Amino acid sequence: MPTDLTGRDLLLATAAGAAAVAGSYLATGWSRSFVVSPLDQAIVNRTPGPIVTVAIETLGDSGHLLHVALALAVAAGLFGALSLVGQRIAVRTDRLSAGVAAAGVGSWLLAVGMTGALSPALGAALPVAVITALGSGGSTSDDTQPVDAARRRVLRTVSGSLAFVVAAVIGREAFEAGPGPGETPEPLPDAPRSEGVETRIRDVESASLTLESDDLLGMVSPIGEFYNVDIAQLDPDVTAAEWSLTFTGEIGPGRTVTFDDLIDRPVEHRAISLRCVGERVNGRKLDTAVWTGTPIRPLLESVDPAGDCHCAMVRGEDGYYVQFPVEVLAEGFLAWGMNGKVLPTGHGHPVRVLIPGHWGETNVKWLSEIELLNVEEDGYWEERGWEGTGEVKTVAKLWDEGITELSDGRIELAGHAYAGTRGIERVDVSTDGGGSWTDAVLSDPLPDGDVWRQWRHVFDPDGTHDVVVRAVDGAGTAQAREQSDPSPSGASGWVRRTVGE
Ligand SMILES: Nc1nc2c(c(=O)[nH]1)N[C@H]1C(S)=C(S)[C@@H](COP(=O)(O)O)O[C@H]1N2
Ligand SMILES: [Mo]
Repeated sequence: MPTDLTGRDLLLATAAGAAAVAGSYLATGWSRSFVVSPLDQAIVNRTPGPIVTVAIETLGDSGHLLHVALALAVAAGLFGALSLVGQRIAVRTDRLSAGVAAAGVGSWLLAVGMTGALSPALGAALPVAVITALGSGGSTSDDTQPVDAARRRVLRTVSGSLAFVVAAVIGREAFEAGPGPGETPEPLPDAPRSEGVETRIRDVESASLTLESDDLLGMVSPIGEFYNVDIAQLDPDVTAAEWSLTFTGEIGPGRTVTFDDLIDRPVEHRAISLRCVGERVNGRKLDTAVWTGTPIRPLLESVDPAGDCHCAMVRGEDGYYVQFPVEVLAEGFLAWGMNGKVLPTGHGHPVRVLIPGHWGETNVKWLSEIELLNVEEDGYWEERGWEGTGEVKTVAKLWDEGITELSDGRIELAGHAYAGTRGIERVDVSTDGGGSWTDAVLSDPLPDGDVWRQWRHVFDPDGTHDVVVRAVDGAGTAQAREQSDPSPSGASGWVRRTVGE
């Protein structure tokens, strides 16, 4: 009786593991019942802060590929191990059915334990049972079986599993083809809840400078180009009907607000910029949209009329949490619309928080709970070493598409500048490495209190130029010259680019 693991056993186990993951994916898609989802969540939650920081700084959004790949491998490993146990039991007891049952039931229990979903767990368990059966069928009577026949059977089973993996993935993708909820922007609920939004968007857009550059963003970032930062790979899937916001903490009985309650409140359309503390100084995690929603202050006043609590822990449906002072939250906005459409899944459907002038991480998406407290606690990112709940730093950007050679040989430099609620008063441009400075032309200021401005400067090049840009905020304070990394409290320094020739 074989006691050592053979390459064949492992091959079969790997095939079973891969097929279990594929079968689960076929049954559930990228949802909470997919066996990879809880593992991914666990990996994200347990990854040490410095590693998350490095991944964000160096890999940006593709950093997600790392933890998803790891979660996939762990899931395949777990189910593969159960198949292996099944194979062993089949050999030891000389009963194939005992081994197959152990592998299948074990896998089902594991999948249920991980996801809490009973029938979708069959998606993972059935492939393990079938592959364990096909692959080890007959191996209980080793001596009567020619080795070649056993090898052929394993190879057939493994190639069959591979085919299943490919078919399951393609099948599920085909099934999901076509827009999921929130992927295609839907129009906002009817007037009065959407009244004036189109005019508002046109007004904000029309503040954009007329540029020679074809590609530079205007004052409003289109939904598809708006940056995205999520702690988890899977966006929560919450419908407006299911959604509610609960106020908890040191406020007595608490209070729950439904989506209908919320959109019955006074509606505003505000142009608001968001910037992530994790971006490089000339990075791309700065965007602006016209958001539709309602101010938070009256809700806070209704749950804590005496203003007893000073700290607000704000939580999202994805397990995200961040804490900052209640006075800061009170200035905030609860948005259910973005650029005239229903808030898309990736930006927090159905309701997100928008906090004027503070770093992106305070703008909780998929909002679920506001806990009012009197003790300071760290949020998700603060536990990982960031200090990103405060006010944004001042920045002027000069992206590639902001540098345009005009037909007369001159060069147009253009970009966006943002200083949160301090506003932008001026953008200085130097074409000689900071020796001399010229005022850039600015887009007209908007009435909105937390929005970027565009800047433009055209010059006649003479060889290569060391271009430097710096913004000056509404209080007259210039963007800090000293360079610092994004971590822990946001990148600083002036943006420098070599232009010309
Ligand atoms: N629930 C939840 N809210 C969240 C996050 C998240 O991962 N989960 N990321 C935060 C960060 S770090 C930023 S910069 C902004 C990004 O918002 P966006 O993806 O809509 O651009 O959302 C914030 N709100
Ligand atoms: Mo962020």
